[in-house]
Amino acid sequence: MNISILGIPMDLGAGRRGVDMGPSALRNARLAAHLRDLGHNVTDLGDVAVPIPETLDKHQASGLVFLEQIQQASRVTAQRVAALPPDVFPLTMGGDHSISMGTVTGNALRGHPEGVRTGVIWVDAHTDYNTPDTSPSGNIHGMPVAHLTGQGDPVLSSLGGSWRLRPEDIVMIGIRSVDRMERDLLREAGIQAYTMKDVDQLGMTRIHAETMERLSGVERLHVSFDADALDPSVAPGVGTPVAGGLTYREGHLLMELLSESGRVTSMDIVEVNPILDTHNQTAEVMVGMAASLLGQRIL
Ligand code: NNH
Ligand code: MN
Ligand code: MN
Ligand code: MN
Repeated sequence: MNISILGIPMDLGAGRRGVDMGPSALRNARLAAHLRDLGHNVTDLGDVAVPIPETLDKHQASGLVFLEQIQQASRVTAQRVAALPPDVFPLTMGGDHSISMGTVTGNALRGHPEGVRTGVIWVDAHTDYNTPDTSPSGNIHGMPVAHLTGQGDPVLSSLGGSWRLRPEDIVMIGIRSVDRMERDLLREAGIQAYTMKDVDQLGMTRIHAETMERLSGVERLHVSFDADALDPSVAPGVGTPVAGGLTYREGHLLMELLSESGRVTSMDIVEVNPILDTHNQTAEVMVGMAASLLGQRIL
């Protein structure tokens, strides 16, 4: 497979600094070399330019933290991804989870300016379904799914023109932290979310099977993997750790089953924060997750 790696060193959407160094940490963990070892043809496209928060005025007219810069970076990200040939597998690296507004949109628009039906598997401790009105923090990394489905800020919710991500084409896995009003919005939208209780009770094999069934009608399938979906003992280098997350094997099993399905067409790795990490453990774990998604059976 032809894999294109693109970094989006953005931490404007998160509450603390450091995830802008995620792409460097993942490169340092030899992401490209690991994928080449699996037989892929890998090209590193470098990084999208994102401004540094210290150079900006945090408080903008919108009341949302760094809204204008995130709008701009999301537009550029969507354009860069949309311009990739349809036979390439884009592996996009954050940065905070706000990058996925641009990456998911760009993937849906690749080769089709009006956008194609795209499924999203959102692997995360959080549901990222706040709107600017419900967000307790004002941090845009807690809002990408709402914007992808057409809610919230009018610029961020129309990055793909009239294309929208359909709520029935979203499956969330690993959930254990949802804000009060965010929960009401999720229920209203009918988004399928597997909490950690579901992971414990049903197991990853069944969750994967149900996910594939639910997303059987989509043309493209994007995996957005927030490192904080994993348990903090496995992935300590994240800005908003929540106890009781996916084990190392649950994460790998999900990626292995998705790999076997042969249906995934793009992936994000987000929220890796090297400042909060120990010896780049979290980046190394996430490189392993990408390798499982893009690898073959061991035997
Ligand atoms: N729900 C919180 C918020 O909206 C936290 C979001 N943080 C994340 N999301 N890391 O994945 O601010
Ligand atoms: Mn290694
Ligand atoms: Mn997230
Ligand atoms: Mn998260």
